[in-house]
Amino acid sequence: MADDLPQPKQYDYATGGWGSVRGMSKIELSAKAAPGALLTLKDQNKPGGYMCSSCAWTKPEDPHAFEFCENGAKATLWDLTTDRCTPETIGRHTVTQLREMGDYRLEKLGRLTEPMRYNPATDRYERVAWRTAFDEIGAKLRELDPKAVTFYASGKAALEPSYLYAIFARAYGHNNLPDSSNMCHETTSVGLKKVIGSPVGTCQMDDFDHVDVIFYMGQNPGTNSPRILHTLQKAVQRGCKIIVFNPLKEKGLREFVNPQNPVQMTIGKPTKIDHMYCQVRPGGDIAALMGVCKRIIDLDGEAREHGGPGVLDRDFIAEHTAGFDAFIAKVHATDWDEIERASGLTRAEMEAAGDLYANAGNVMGIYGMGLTQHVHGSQSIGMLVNLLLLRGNIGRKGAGCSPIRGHSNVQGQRTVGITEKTKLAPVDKYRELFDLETPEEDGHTTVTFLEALLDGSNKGYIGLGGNLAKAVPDHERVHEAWREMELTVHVATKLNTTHCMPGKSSWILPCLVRAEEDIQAGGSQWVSMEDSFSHIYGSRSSRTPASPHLKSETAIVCGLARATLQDNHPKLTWDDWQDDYSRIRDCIAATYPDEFHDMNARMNKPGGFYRGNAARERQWKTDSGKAEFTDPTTLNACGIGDAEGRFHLVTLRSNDQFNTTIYGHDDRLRGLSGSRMIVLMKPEDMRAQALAEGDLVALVTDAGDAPDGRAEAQRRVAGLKVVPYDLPTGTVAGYFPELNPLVPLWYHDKLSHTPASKGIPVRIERS
Ligand SMILES: Nc1nc2c(c(=O)[nH]1)N[C@H]1C(S)=C(S)[C@@H](COP(=O)(O)OP(=O)(O)OC[C@H]3O[C@@H](n4cnc5c(=O)[nH]c(N)nc54)[C@H](O)[C@@H]3O)O[C@H]1N2
Ligand SMILES: Nc1nc2c(c(=O)[nH]1)N[C@H]1C(S)=C(S)[C@@H](COP(=O)(O)OP(=O)(O)OC[C@H]3O[C@@H](n4cnc5c(=O)[nH]c(N)nc54)[C@H](O)[C@@H]3O)O[C@H]1N2
Ligand SMILES: [Mo]
Repeated sequence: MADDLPQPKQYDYATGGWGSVRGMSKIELSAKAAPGALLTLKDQNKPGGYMCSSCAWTKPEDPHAFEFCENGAKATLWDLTTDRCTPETIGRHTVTQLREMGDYRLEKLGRLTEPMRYNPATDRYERVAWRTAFDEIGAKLRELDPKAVTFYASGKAALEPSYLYAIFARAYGHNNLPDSSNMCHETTSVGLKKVIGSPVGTCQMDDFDHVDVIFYMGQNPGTNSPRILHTLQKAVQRGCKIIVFNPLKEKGLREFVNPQNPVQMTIGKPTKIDHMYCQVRPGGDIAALMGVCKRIIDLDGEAREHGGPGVLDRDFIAEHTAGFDAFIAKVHATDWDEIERASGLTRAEMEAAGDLYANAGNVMGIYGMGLTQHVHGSQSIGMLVNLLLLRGNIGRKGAGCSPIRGHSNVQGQRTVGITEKTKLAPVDKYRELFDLETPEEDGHTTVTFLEALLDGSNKGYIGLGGNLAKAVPDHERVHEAWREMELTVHVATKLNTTHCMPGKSSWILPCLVRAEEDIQAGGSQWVSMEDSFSHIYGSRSSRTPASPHLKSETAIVCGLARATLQDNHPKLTWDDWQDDYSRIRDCIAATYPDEFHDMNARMNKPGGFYRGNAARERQWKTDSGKAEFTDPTTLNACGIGDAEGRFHLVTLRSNDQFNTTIYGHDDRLRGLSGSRMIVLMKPEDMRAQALAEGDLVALVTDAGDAPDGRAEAQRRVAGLKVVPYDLPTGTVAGYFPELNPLVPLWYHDKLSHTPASKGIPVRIERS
């Protein structure tokens, strides 16, 4: 009987509103934010100020009085804590003890203040002078085969240090430049590029003033990019209809109270965001979009039978696309039963979405990790583009495809050369400007780096930010291998678990955060970054750094490069670059003149400068020279199908975390609190498994042997509390990174190697 079922958890208030103000105050207290930290926030994301280190949403030309959100504020207050993690603090514990503490407690130790070197004899990190650290790391790097070393970047470092880091790697001798993007939107960089020729989104802010319908797929703005909600609210108030595809009823996509609007804050009547909410199953987006397309094509057929022009934009299709006939044949050949089964939606829902599309002037597709982190994620992106192409919804005002990027400069790092793919590196310009010959073979993605780690061939690692060992799949195997490396170096702001898995020689190099002043020989420095809309902005702060011993990421990259390369490359002028970053920007402009000309002059204009996008202009840089319809080879993006007793696991971010940085143990917007060791289940599924709320279970990966036939050890996470939640049948959900041990390293997007952190096949056992 339905009323026997446990009540699913939910949050009873809208996103934003007073809840977000309380969320910020709580973090201010728990992070022990420094005096004036709140005041510092007024400069966040403003021309002349510093850019938020949280998400990559655009910084508008005409910012609000407070152009930040609950989570941007949390990120900054977390950075500006008064706690300090000095060599003395760290020295009180062995590294083995620190490793057991977990990231929440490690980050709570506070900001790193001085460089440290690992002493294997005492199993402790100890203070070291910068000069010594650089010289010793340089000497170690020279001993190692460059091809056996990987330089990771985690998407936060600005364009200046990123550009230099990529040059450093190539001058040293490898293209092993994976980035957090390899676990995130690499599916976009490869999959979107394949079909429209652009690896980034085509939309701009003013498109939101003209869009009629948005397909909003697999992205959770309330938690991960709350400033988008202002834009969505405005669009909805203008009459735009948002159709959400998501297995979870995410609060931010249901209703929103603008915390910056005094009237709405007082009256408290929220804006409803979604027009339709399609609770698709994990990976069901390919089928769902197939259903929507099927409806549109049927409507087109009907309209043409009645002598009308039809629903499809045939001129656009003829002039600008390839593969239309094969795609249409596929749509006709796919029946509704299969579509309903694979999507978890009803035919009526998909037809209603198709009707909205067919009747809309301008349509936009917006997406996030719910599409990219699947074994067939590239095909989901291909399907979204198929839908948009049917009515020419790319390359005109109010329409387009908009991936929402994660880290604040992750898109920019790729733009200025941090890429493992040689064809994307500006090798001719490196030769012309710096007499630099670069290695010819492609370097490691995150997945191939980990494979090399596991087979013992990768011996050295430099991390420009990040907590890579925690962010990746298959923790148990990876963590064992990690400590076998000869060299590990971490450029970081706070201590984390990856730092506590030192290689044989290991250093931590502490750096400034975005909200601190960066003073070099040439004075106070600007840096710059690129947002999801391909706009580039300057960023500078006047706040005193957490410790006088900190260096900027740019200075650290220059220091490492100088010590490693010595005088071998006279045109790589590390000292000059470090003294005055405008010289680095001149090099960026010379390397990418079409996009970055006059960078120094243009980056501080309100709204930054736009580096352009060919697909937006309907120039398709694809193999065929056209935008490509693709016909999917599967209807569900999960790599492994259904079976008796098998669930599909979605790993999620809470409202109280930034990736592996855990601010607290609540997830307000989902109505959850107190613990992150939970598994969300549909009440009916709980009953079928004879489970009650609060029962402790283990999740066990149910993926069979590795594709190469190798039998594998069991992947299991125990001690998870069952929580009833509104989910599609056969779906379970829980938190990243706690559940990362369940993801097999080989379970990744076929085209781009992005780990499939959504739709992981698991079984449930009592623990
Ligand atoms: N506060 C905060 N902000 C962040 C981050 C953070 O951790 N905390 N991380 C930053 C980073 S690096 C990134 S990449 C972004 C990530 O931001 P998002 O792209 O929003 O990523 P996720 O939180 O992983 O969740 C994606 C959404 O996809 C849904 N989903 C899961 N599986 C499927 C599926 O098969 N189909 C569909 N349609 N939906 C699905 C989930 O329910 C969830 O709502 O956020 C950035 N901003
Ligand atoms: N299961 C599962 N796994 C996932 C995901 C998922 O959804 N599910 N998401 C994936 C995604 S989208 C991403 S982007 C990755 C994230 O992977 P990473 O980018 O590697 O991880 P973060 O947690 O963002 O890194 C946090 C650390 O960065 C350092 N740091 C913070 N700020 C700065 C700074 O300004 N400079 C420097 N140098 N260091 C800094 C601090 O030491 C902090 O501990 O995880 C991926 N892993
Ligand atoms: Mo990300």
